Amino acid sequence: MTLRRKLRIIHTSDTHLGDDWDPDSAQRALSAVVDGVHDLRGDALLIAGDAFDNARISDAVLDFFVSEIGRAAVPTVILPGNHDLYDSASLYLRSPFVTAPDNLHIISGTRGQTLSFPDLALEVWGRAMDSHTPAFRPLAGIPNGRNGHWRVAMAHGHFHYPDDTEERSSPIHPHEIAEASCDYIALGHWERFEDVSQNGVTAFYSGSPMGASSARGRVAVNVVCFDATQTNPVSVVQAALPITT
Ligand SMILES: [Mn+2]
Repeated sequence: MTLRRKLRIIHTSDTHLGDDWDPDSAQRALSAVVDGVHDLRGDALLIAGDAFDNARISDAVLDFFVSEIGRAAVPTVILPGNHDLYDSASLYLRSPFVTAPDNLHIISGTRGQTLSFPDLALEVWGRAMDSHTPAFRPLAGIPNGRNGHWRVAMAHGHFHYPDDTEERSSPIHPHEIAEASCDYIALGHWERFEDVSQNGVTAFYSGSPMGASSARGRVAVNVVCFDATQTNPVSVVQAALPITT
């Protein structure tokens, strides 16, 4: 018998709400993702960093975000990234989040934090970014040991392919993925969809909703299916969603 029920998780990142260049399209993209959570029958939504573009954005943008996440209705986990750092001036400390709906969860532990969702037999670990530097390691401190629940890690940073020897901020190295004790790593920071799985540990960038979509008028998200009865218990597909507003 397994504690692990079937799960379907919707993974996105880098929505960059409040982007001065095109604020309306970022909001429409988030709304399309939230609609997609319902249409795809997602059990949870993960936003792997840079939900917001900068810390100067208005409360109206935060209010919009909080309201949309409330509309998603399923547990939603937000990981702060380099554009929406979790530092002393973080936008996540502002008033719209004080009255946020119960389904909105922000990873605030800058040395790592695990959130548990017993109803889903799911644990989500992440490390909130407080500074975007080469010293910040998004996967450092991921716990070992398992309790029979699905475990997902969220990380916002730059994956180093073996030939990428440049020093970058918030680096993620192949061996860190290979050694991670989890079923899936939801990555953010890159605009595009990319599979960077290592040694049987499934790890994907979702890309931003618009950046990952190959079609105009659509956004794309990762749909991550967990099913312990399958030979490959974790599978990932991209789903295209219409922008309707
Ligand atoms: Mn980023």
